[in-house]
Amino acid sequence: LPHPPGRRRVLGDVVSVMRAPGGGPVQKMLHLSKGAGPLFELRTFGMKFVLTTDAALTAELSDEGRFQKALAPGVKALREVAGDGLFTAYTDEPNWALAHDLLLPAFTRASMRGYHDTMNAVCSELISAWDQESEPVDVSPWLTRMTLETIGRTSFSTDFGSFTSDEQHPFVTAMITALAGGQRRAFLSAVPGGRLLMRRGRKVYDERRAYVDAMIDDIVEARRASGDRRTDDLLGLMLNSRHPDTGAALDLTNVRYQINTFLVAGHETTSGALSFALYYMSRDREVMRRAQEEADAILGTDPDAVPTFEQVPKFRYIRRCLDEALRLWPTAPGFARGPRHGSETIGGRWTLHRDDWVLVMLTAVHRDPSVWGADADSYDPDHFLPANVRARPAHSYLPFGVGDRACIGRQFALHESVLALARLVHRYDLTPDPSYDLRIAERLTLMPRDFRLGVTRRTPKD
Ligand code: MNH
Repeated sequence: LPHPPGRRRVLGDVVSVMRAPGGGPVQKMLHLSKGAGPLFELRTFGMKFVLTTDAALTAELSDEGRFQKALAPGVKALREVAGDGLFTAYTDEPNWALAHDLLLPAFTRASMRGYHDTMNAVCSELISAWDQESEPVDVSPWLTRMTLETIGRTSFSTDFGSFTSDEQHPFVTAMITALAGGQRRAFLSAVPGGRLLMRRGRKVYDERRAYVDAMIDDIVEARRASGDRRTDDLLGLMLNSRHPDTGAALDLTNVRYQINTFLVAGHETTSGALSFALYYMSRDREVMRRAQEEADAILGTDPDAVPTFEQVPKFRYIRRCLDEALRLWPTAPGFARGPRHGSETIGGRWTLHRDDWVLVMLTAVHRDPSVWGADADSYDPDHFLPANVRARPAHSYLPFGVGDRACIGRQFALHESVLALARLVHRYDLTPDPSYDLRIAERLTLMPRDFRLGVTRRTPKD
């Protein structure tokens, strides 16, 4: 396979990856991949990563008949905490299909209707907090509070108290340390001398892990003790539903894995997506004017108006602003695909064998000039005008993944995000700091760092 230009000796590509500009591996690889495509490999410490930046190869890998989700090393490492939960399960593990079938009812349109008032209530708490702020707000941590509360309250009857405390709930940091710890150890175990370093991180990791486990047990216990056998939210489905064909239920170990999975998957990516959307919208006067015009047209002149369930899909322009933000910075920046049956040849020339996989680098695929043209790198919500969407090849835009293993929470994320964006632009003029250059933190997902906005109440117009 081709390889990006540059030296590579004992450490393989670690040095060139580390030296590349950007705040983390995803941004560094995006930089290195320029001109390296359509398929290339990076090697470090005996590990081989095969990546693609190419929309045509991505479309081919999206063919569910020939390919399926593979667990790249970073995802495999999460299994220590998330086990055979939905995100980290192999598709042929029995708990994947079982959990998928049992939990799907939590993501129907009827279920979204059930969550709508809670989503509005949580957003109102964010707004009450921003109303009191005279200084610019640090956007991402605030939105993370909102999205964590939303998933906690709608799906687990759990209030994290995010708006009543100055600190972020310790669950967030603990969970992220636990997840990142698993990833770090998977990496270190492959590196010379890594085991020594591993032992050092172990204590903090174990403490955080114990805290997270206890918190999860409390969530389960609280529901059990209440005697409430409802099946109209995620936790209820996990505990009380049986498969219609087999009568099978999830075991308690798997329930813990699912709660870990949903609490994290259900808030980090959405918060990042909202932050990137506000970043781009606030810097483009015309985009913001159109978004506010749409919000005013639908919500009217009462600054306290909240959207009804039926109104949310009507914010078409605001939805395009979100789609376009997820194009430039897909907050789940990639996923892996491998052959479903035996060997498969892609691009007419590269053969993938049984256990091979390709990492689809969405950050690059979403900017492939053969699809997005010369302005691939610029933010323009009109990229998502219906006629433009229809004119593009299938599978050129995949922020929620593809196939059976695509994001189960997509509608949840979209409903929550559009609702929140509409209310925020309806209520506030959002003023960026002109000297701020986008900086992106990479934890498990992508998130703007130190991105602040001035928030000034406005008077909505007729
Ligand atoms: Mn989500 C899978 C992106 C919001 C729960 N999610 C995926 C995948 C992508 C993704 C990409 C597929 C990964 C892969 O192929 O390896 N998810 C997002 C983005 C947002 C998002 C960009 C917000 C924006 N996700 C959410 C929300 C929830 C959620 C909200 C829950 C409420 N996601 C999941 C779960 C999976 C998943 C669970 C695994 C599904 C499966 O494999 O069956």
